[in-house]
Amino acid sequence: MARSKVTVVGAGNVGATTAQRIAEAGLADVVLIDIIEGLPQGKALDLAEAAPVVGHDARISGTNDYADTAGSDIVVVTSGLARQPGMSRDDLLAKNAGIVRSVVEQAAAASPDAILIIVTNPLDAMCHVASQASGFPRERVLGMAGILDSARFRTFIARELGVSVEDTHAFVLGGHGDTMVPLPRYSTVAGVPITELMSPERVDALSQRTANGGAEVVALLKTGSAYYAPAASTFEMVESILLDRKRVLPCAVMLAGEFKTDGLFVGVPVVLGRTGLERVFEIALTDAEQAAFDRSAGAVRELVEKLATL
Ligand code: NAI
Ligand code: 2OP
Repeated sequence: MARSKVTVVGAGNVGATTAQRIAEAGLADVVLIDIIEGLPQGKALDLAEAAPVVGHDARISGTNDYADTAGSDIVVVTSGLARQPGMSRDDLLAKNAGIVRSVVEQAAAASPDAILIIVTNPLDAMCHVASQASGFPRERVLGMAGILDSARFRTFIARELGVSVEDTHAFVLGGHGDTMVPLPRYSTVAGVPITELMSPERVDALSQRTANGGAEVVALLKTGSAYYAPAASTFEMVESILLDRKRVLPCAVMLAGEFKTDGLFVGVPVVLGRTGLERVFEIALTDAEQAAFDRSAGAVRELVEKLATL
């Protein structure tokens, strides 16, 4: 059986690291594409030359031509500018909207049946751009952010309680921005909600650190933003789709009435399988949680409205 094919648009930090994870897991052949000549070819060659040592047979190629991406099962979009210190995700809006529109039009034309996974920021707004540029149904346009935000929350919870990250689960919903919604009630260690394991003050502190998680890394790196955890999170989506695992993962999807929201990409738990979004996994929210979710959705709506004026 032929291996699946995944195109990764943008051979920068997130894109190249995602390509490495997919290839080294032997999950799919990978095509790296970037606007810079030589960059995707060089990184692809370097990754291919690691294959004999790592021990996998996935093919990795680099290109500047969308013809080489034809027939992809999944297209991951990481092309765009990354945040610099002092720059908000929203500052990226206009520049990245133009980049995402152009790359999605070309990638969708080459792979009309592909599932799109958008990573470029500001994430939820870029999903709208990708949805319009591709014309794909909502099942095949997904955004990566919730897994990353939840992974950060899981990391902080596990460190606080001195337990394994493996036994620590968390849900962070809403837009990928300062208004994201960590849900402590649904965040657990071995099935026990963290609200029963630490004080409300500590829960709040960890939730705030999570919402600031991207900026915390940017402030340390100074020349770019996080990419190891973002690439691992993107890989988790690719794997659940290609292996039809039906993982329940927080992803940005176009809501159609779920979580009292309509016509907007926002992060919610979804079931991911071979056809992409298989269903939104609705969970009951308290009034306060729903209000926080609505605030976050409102911030996404503002950006989408701004997009229409660009
Ligand atoms: P990077 O700067 O390392 O890589 C971006 C790549 O995109 C560069 O190689 C650049 O040449 C390429 N590019 C620019 N315009 C292009 C075009 N028209 N066609 C093809 N390639 C093009 O940036 P990094 O760190 O990989 O981040 C990429 C994006 O992902 C940023 O917007 C960043 O904010 C976002 N991001 C989103 C996360 C999320 O949770 N959704 C997490 C981490 C990053
Ligand atoms: C992050 O959360 C920059 O959105 C990116 O790390």
